[in-house]
Amino acid sequence: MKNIDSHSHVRGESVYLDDVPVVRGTLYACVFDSPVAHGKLKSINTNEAEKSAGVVRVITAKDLVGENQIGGIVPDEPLLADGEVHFQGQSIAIVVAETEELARKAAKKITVEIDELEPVTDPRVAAANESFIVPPKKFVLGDTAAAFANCAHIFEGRTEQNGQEHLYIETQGAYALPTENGGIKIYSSTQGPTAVQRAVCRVTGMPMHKVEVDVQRLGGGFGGKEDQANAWAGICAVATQLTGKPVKYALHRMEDMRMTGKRHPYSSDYKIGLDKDLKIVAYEATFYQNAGAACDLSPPVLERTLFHCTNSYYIPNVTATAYCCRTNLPPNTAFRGFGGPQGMFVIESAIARAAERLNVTAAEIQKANLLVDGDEFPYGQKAESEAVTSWTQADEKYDFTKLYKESDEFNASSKYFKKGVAMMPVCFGISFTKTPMNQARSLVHVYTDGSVAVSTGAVEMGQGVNTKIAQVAAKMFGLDIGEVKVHTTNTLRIANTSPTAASAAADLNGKATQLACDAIRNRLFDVAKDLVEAASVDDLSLEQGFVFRNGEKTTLDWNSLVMEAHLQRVNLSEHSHYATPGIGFDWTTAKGHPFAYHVYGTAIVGVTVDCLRGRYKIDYVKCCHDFGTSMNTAVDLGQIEGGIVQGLGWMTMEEVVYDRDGKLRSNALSTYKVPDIHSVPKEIAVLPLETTRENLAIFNSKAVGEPPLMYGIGAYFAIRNAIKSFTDCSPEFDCPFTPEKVLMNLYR
Ligand code: MTE
Ligand code: LUZ
Ligand code: MOS
Repeated sequence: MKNIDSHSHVRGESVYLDDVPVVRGTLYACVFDSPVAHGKLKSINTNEAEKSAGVVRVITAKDLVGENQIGGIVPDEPLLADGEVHFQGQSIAIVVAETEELARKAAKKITVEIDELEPVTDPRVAAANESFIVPPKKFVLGDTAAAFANCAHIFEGRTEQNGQEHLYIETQGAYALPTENGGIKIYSSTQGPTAVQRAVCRVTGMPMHKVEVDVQRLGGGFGGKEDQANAWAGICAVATQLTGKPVKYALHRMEDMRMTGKRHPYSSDYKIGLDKDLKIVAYEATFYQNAGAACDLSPPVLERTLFHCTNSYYIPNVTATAYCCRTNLPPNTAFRGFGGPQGMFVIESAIARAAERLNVTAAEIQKANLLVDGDEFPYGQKAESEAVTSWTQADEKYDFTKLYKESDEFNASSKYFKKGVAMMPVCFGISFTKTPMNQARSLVHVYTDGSVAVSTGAVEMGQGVNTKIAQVAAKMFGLDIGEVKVHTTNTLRIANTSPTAASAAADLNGKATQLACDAIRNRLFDVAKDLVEAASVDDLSLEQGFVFRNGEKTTLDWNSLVMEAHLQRVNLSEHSHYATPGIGFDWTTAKGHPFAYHVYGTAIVGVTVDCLRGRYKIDYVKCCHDFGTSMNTAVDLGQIEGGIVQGLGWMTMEEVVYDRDGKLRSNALSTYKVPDIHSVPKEIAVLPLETTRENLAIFNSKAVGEPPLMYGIGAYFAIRNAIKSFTDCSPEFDCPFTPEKVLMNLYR
């Protein structure tokens, strides 16, 4: 089963925002953004821009008809800066012109008077100033104070983690068109069509039923378009409202890199206590999240850091505290893993530190503490764990002892190249941690020619969700996947959608599709029962385009059945709703059962470091991964490979650099390095975990979008181990491990 989009992708025929045919009279927007990170905005001079060729209108905060606000969780984010600027790249004015070039040219003619204020870029400085966006969050299990008193070994330290640019191939953008009676239709490159609809309604003052949002597909989102597509749709909508014309804006790469938020950097403290058998008895962690200048999704990201702060380990006594720190950077946002990777890096650092002090491998500590069935997470849910099985099956397949030995032998005979190996277990919870978001809807039409159209709330962004949804409908109706067409994600067909995020889109929208198909199928069986003279509808099934009775093919084919049902005036359409059962979380106690299930896995990562130059190669990432039962191995393997490489990039070469003035220095692809074909691991091996357990995933095929990213974290520790075999040092836990940083550690 391949991806249904592969044919049109390869031929360049797939439609993205910039491929939507442009209507005559369309105008183009361009934003003038703040040149400084913090200051009082005293005046905006738009005179020259307004006189500039082709300019139709220049819009500032005072022109907005609706509310100047796009903050979803906390109302702290104006669409256009008013009175103050809080980060470099913050939108101040919109220029609307006849062409893109003229809009960009005019935007350069805007000037502002700003009284600069001291910018804060460090979350610890923000914390010292008590500049928090929301109150701190805390998870407590057992009693860490009492447990530390009885530990054989205690280690404390600090970790630094940098952000990550999403670098979706398609930049942010939107296209707004006026519709009759004051409505607006928006094409948006968004993971959250409903989020866009809400934001557009807020800034234009329009009711939701007058705003249609349509999404064909995204050239990648990776979390960057869960919330941050809203602004650009809002900008186009406001411009359409004020000019009465269609308005389009697709950001240039450097605008996108400068103006949008990224993965959250964190600074964290840890304290880990072990007994003499290497059991972790107590763990304390404090996380300082660099949220940027506005709330955006920072609180739920911060919460997921806490949810995953013990990764795949059972620790009976845990105190984890997390601070959401406001700084003068672009508001940071969702990014594959959603705070989980940041929590995991800290516990892995704590384990690595304990291992080097105790003169054991980190693997010995990791293995001794893996979750088993019934173990309690710090948030109260009990584990149905595959931590041990994934570790054991990976070991059987890849032979960890042999891989460690190969590396040691190589190092014994090599002076300037050193190998390093690290294990990376992963445990990731599936469900939005905000329970109400775990719902979805699907609209299924069977047409009289037997073809099937499906619409859901899921957005295709390269992850293959449309392929999976088509598979669900095809399987339910016993049809070839070619008989099913998955249509655009559209707020008129599917309302009140959750964003496509949390790796849960295939589960939520797939299950809704399954329910819709099931309802139609039951109605069809009632019709078929008489036609094939079956004793009961329970004897019927749909396979290979035919009705089967007691497992045997009848002469009644799908098309004839559909047409007969239509003639009998049977409804061939269904709109279904799915809500994940059995989940919930209570923040007043910080306990509950937030996740439908967890995805587990164990990876072993091997690297070679060039100890003269500080460069390195990732030799392999070999993992045993818990797919449940994959419904599409090609798509799922693609997700694993992509996730691993994206995780490796975050840990190694991708370095977001803001200077002390809060100005982004790594603002283009010449200064921000992402993994390319030369830097991907030479080998990525994936072993599906053998398990027969039932789960709440669609057709038992577990969510796969985010969890594999975290295997990449192993690369940091593998590089660190390689450095340690070259020189007697203990590198700080400060990612990414760029070649420069590696070199400095090699010769410190
Ligand atoms: N894969 C591709 N090709 N492009 C993307 O933008 N986003 C990731 C992941 N895989 C992404 C991707 C993220 S952040 C999430 S949450 C999931 O896909 C969302 O899709 P799913 O819920 O269908 O897994
Ligand atoms: N988005 C969100 C997410 O709003 N809530 C979540 O729990 C989540 N988890 C992962 C990725 N995106
Ligand atoms: Mo993914 S970070 O949930 O969009």
